[in-house]
Amino acid sequence: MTEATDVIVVGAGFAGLYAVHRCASAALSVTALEAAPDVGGTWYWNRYPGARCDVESVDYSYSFDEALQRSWTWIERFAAQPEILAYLRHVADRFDLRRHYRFGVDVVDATFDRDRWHVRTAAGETYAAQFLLCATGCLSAVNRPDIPGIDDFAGDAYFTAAWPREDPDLRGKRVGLIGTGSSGIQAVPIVAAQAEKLVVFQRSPNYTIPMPNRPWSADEWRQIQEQYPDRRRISAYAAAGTPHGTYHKKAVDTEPEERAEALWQRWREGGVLFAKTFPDQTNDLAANDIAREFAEERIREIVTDPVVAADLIPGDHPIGAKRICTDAGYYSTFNRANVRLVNLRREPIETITANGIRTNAATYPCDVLIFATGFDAMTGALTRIDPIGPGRERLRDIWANGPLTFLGLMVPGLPNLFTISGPGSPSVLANMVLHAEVQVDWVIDLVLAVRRLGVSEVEPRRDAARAWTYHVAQAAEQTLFPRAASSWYLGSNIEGKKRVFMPYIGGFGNYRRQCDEVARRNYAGLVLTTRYEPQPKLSRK
Ligand code: N01
Repeated sequence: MTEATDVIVVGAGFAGLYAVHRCASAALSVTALEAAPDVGGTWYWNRYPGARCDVESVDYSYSFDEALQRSWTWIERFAAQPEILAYLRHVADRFDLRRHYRFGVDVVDATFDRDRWHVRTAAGETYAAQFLLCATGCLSAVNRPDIPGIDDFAGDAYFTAAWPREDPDLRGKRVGLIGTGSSGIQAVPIVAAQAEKLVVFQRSPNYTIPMPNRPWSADEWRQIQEQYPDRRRISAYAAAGTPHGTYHKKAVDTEPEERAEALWQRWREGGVLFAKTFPDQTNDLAANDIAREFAEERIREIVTDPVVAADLIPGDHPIGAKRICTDAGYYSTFNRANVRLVNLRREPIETITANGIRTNAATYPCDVLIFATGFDAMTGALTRIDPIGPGRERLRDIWANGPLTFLGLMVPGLPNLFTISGPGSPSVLANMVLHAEVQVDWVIDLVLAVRRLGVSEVEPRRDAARAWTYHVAQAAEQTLFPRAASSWYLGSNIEGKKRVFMPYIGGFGNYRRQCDEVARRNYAGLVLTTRYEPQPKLSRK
């Protein structure tokens, strides 16, 4: 057992690094644990070919420190994984954050005993702290598909979410790629250009919008610098934490020609904003149909084989109700002679063999398999740790019928535990970086309030958590999102997981106001108490 600290932070992504910085700045002693050998979080692991963020670089970066903002020049409009990882390393260096971390440490369980959390690692070490801040990421628990024969494959197999540090050489190889979400869709054009042959195994098609990436010009960069304060001010309470809005009129109230012009403009600007071209697009099926049909026309224009085009068009969800993807030449890749699309709805995989993949219709020999099969999103990284509270309640049991949270940040029965970007918060529907700042600031302010009051524990009341969780569900019901046949937002990509729309869709700014309000009302909804006489004083490292 090492010395106890005030706080344990798990994770070294955007949220974890900021949490460690805030703890250190507030003179809270902190132990930070990270499974990877260095900082980066999702951007450490997801280094597959084509990995790139779908939020503009100038927004997808910390806003808390003006000097940090000025110290970094983003090269591209949509930053690729190496640039984001370099940025996070820069932040870790600048604020000397690595000294708080133990890297290569996999947290496997956590138990609250008396007045502190005891965290155990895969190597059997234990750490203790009064507060446990899980910044474990929404998309970090990798989904290994349960496909028969998966262990029999004799070639090289890679997961996009755990890509090797040294890029594998795919030249001259026959590659099979399973999974056509954001990761698979980004990887496909690059793999196709390298491999001798690429077979894409698609169970569900997704909508993807071309992302016309480019380096920022000197003029653009100057303008961004000038406008940064405004940009940040608008983003701080915006619906998605970025300065972008929707068209000024509803789709259903706009004439067809004007509608088409608005859609073309968004299509050319590229990226995820297409999913919110019109203000009614995410909650009115008639409006959604207009955008969906526009996107489907583009697919039919780009893909030369009409059968392949039809297979690439999803028929099972309103556009944007599943996370919309962004790409660099995905659809046109299927016009290449060395690329083949296999529709698993028509010919399901029977087994993976030593030499490739066998469906019920054909055998596809492969030298390499790439799994872009996603994550046990939002809850997986937390339930794999499965924290146990003082009443012996476990997180997995508390969440058996779907995540029960207060503000997506705290769980009844698990005092002093914080779930940054957890289910019940806007997280994946917002700019994750600003979202991490808001949540971490709220948590550290609460920790300091607990200290000031001289109590040892803080926990949400069950009725307050139920009310928040109900509010999260009600917000989702007013949209088209729960209508997707399957999506990781709903947890339905994971066998046995309760189908619940997990993120809070009420808007980032609105969420932030509610967090502010809880704090302003002396943390209404929380119980601050001392259950046991404190153990010997926690250290101040
Ligand atoms: O994961 P996914 P992802 N047999 O779950 C398929 C963020 N992200 O890593 O839909 C065959 O979307 C599965 O099929 P189905 C972003 O938020 C962002 O691609 O379950 N197929 C699906 O096609 C994104 O949404 C960026 O039927 C199987 C695919 O695998 C999130 O991460 C880039 C299967 C998984 O798609 C997750 O994206 C990358 C099986 N047994 C990721 N099991 C950007 O910022 C699963 N699949 C741009």
